[in-house]
Amino acid sequence: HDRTNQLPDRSTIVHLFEWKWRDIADECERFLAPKGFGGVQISPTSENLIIHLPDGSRTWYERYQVMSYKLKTRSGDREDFLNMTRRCNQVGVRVYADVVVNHMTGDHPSNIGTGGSTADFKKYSYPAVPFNQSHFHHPFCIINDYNNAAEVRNCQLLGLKDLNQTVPYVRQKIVRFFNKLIKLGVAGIRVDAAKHMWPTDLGAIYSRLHNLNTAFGFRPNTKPYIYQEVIYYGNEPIKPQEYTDYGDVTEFKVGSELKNVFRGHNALKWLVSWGEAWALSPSETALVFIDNHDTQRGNDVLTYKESRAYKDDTCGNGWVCEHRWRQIYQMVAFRNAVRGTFIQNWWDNGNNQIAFSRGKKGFIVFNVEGRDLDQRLQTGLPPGEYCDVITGKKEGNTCTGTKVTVSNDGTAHIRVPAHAEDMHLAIHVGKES
Ligand code: LM2
Ligand code: CA
Repeated sequence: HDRTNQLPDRSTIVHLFEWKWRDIADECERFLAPKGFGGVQISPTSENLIIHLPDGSRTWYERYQVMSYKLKTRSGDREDFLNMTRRCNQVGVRVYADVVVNHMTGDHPSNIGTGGSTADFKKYSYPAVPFNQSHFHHPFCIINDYNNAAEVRNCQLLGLKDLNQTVPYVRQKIVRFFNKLIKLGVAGIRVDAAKHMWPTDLGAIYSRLHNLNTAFGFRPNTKPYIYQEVIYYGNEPIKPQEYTDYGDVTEFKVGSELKNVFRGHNALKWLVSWGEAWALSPSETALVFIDNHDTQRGNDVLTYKESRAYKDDTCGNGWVCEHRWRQIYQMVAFRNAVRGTFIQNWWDNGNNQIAFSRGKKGFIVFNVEGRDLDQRLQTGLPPGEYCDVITGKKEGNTCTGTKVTVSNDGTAHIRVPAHAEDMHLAIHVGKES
């Protein structure tokens, strides 16, 4: 059983950024569970400061300015939250809560929270918790120098009032908040801004967490899955390894390195050594992702904005739902199908065409060469007719995508044209055509 607390045959968590709890519950039932998603990461659950922009609109980032640990936000209230965890767990989709406990709010002209709480920012007073000035790093400083570990942990991030997690009372409030989420059915926690807190303080907090609530289908004595947001690109004194005794750590270098590869700044063939040889964290302690709500606002990673082609099955109303793209959700199923296997049958053309199998379960090819790929390749798969999950899908008995015939010796004739709608092709057992 793996440490993320997903069902044994599932392995992918989707971040449904800013979604309402009721909508997430619906999505668990109608899409995530049927497609094999293992979990969903949700936006912060705790009451936040209401921030209006000059044009009167609200902004997503108000959710990172905490007013109290009441479960009342634009995503819903406690009842909606419980409805979500009950319905998602019921269909085997786990819920991971983003928690903001490094800081409370910044200074702001208005002081009303989404749950009606108020605060006196000048006095560092948040009566709804309650917190007062003695619970913060005060007098305050602002983080400027990321080469100074103490400054990164004890000063304010973006002017957000910095809680002092070494104070027993503060620890206790955070422990109670986490345990409330556990009681209400979460499977794990994303620790926002973990880099800005002392690892030993976090360790002390995690050690007091309850086991997962068996009423939601978790096995007895199961610990919550903890993944800590530590942004690290290899050149700062604060290292992910300081945190891995206590939980997993986000691996930001994955998105940045893959961007180099797929934008043509590094040949695909080098991916043969992908992993620790690239100075990435070991799989055992890494939470891996391509982009997140922060990095996708910059240009250092690949995002939906440069998807190769128009994608179907998406959402309306300005919402981009990458998890509903055929090329994404069918790779979630691919990942489930190849679980427990290793990379085998590596092939490359010496440059930007590569292929490999995952044991005897799945096979994938990428062509970003600008020239057609037309090759007989060893797929590692049992003989049969397979349906490519990238160019199409299996609908009833028909395959709407490219069909691939694997012969008795495991080889197949593979074609990925230079300027095809998709740069890749993937087949796996369970999706024979
Ligand atoms: C995170 N991880 O460590 C979140 O993933 C990230 O989205 C959060 O920043 C950040 N840490 C704090 O939790 C976002 C957003 C910031 C925004 C903060 C607070 O990226 O731009 O800062 O939330 O809402 C905003 C203003 C900033 C201002 C600050 C305080 O953009 O200019 O700083 O509020 O008022 C004076
Ligand atoms: Ca801090």
